[in-house]
Amino acid sequence: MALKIYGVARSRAFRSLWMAGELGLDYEHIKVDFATETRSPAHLALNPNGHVPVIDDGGFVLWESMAINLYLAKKYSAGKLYPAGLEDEARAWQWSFWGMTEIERPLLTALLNRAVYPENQRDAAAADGAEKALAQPLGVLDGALARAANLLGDNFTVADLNVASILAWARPAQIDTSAFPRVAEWLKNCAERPAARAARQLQRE
Ligand SMILES: N[C@@H](CCC(=O)N[C@@H](CS)C(=O)NCC(=O)O)C(=O)O
Repeated sequence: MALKIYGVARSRAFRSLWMAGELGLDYEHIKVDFATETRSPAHLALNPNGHVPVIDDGGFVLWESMAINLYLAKKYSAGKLYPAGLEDEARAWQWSFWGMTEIERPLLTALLNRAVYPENQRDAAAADGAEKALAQPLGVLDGALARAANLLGDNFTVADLNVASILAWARPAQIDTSAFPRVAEWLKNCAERPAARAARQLQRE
C-alpha cells in the first residue's frame, strides 16, 4: 500500500482518515497514540514536532492535518473535492487557515474542559469563555453559508471537510450552535457523509 496514515482516529488524524475515506483510498492505518507514542525517536523522525497526523505517500512524508488534506484532495480529486479554479483553490486555503487560526483553539479549550480532563480538573469558566469567543467566527461561517450550501458553492469540497472536521469537536464540547442555524445544518450534512461516519467508527475501535 503506497499511503500510510499515522495517528489514532481519536486525534486530529480523524481529519485525514475522513479525507482518505472520501477519496476511496486504500491506505495503511498506523495507529500512533498521541498520548504515548508521538515522542518516540521513530515518530520524531517522521514529524519532528511529535504530533499526528502524518502521512507517508509512497515515500513523501507530510504533517499538519490541513496540509495533508489539501495535498490528498489535489492529488486524488482535482476538480472535484479539490477546486479547479485558482480563486476557489485560494478560498479552500483561506477556510483551512481560518479553521486553524480562528476556531480550533477555543473549540479545544471547551472540549478539554467539558469532556476530556478529569472532572475535578475542569475549568468551567475557561470553557464558557471559549464558547463566547467562538460566537464571532461562527457568525462569519453562518454568513458564508447564507450564500450557498457549502463553502465554495453548491458542492462539498476540501474546504468543507477541513472546517467541518475541526468543528467535529463542537458536539462533544457542548457548543450551542442554535444561534447559527446554517452552521448547524451544514455541519450535520457534513457529519452524515458516509466517509465522516466511517471515520467516527474508527474512533470507537
Ligand atoms: N497543527 C497540527 C496539530 C497536531 C497535534 O497537536 N496533534 C496531537 C493529537 S490531536 C498530538 O499529536 N499530540 C501529541 C503530542 O503533541 O505529543 C495538525 O493539525 O496536524
